Amino acid sequence: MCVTYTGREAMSAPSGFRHIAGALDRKAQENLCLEIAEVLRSAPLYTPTMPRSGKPFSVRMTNCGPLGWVSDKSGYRYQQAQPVSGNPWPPMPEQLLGLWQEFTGFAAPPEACLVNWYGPKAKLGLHVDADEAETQAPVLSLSLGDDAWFRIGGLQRRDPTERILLKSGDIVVLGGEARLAYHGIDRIQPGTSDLLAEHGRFNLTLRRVNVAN
Ligand code: MD6
Ligand code: FE
Repeated sequence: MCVTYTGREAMSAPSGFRHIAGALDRKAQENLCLEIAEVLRSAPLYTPTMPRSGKPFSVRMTNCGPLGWVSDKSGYRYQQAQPVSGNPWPPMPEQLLGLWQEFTGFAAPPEACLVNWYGPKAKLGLHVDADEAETQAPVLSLSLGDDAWFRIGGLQRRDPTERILLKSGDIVVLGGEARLAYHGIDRIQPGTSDLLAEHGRFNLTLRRVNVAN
């Protein structure tokens, strides 16, 4: 495992941004894929829509854990029910709880794991993860499948950004000052990984939502 800080990354990304390249070996990635396949059986991917405009996201989503992040015409929020079926989200795989402990050290467990699926043309605009009451907890994400260009900026949308290639098995942590930094996915590089049966990429984002007591 190695932390890929180039001088440039260390200089411009806010402190608390960590990119842990190769955090999961191939076997751990394969195990996690099986867990995700299980999650998808009870919570299939769906296409969320943007607040107000109702425009569809190019990324397809689902969640596991007690809470799920959803977006529709009325806004962004966390909820216990799946928007399509009304069923609760499936449980969070144990492996994810272990990674949360290992890489964030945050005492309370994550309550939501957002599962994003990117097809060849999908992207995710520059955004801040700001729908959580608990802002002391870092946000941890894990990539599986094709490479993706991740963009990280500062606390203002206009701040300079830089891009980093995320590979299958990489972890990103946004903590400290970087917790509320702008970030997004420019595009994926279809066909760069043979982990998933089809081309594409999963990103799992683990978040503590409610303030732990
Ligand atoms: C993605 N990631 O990698 C999108 N958010 O597909 C995120 O939006 C993200 O990687 C918070 C923390 C880490 C992340
Ligand atoms: Fe995010």
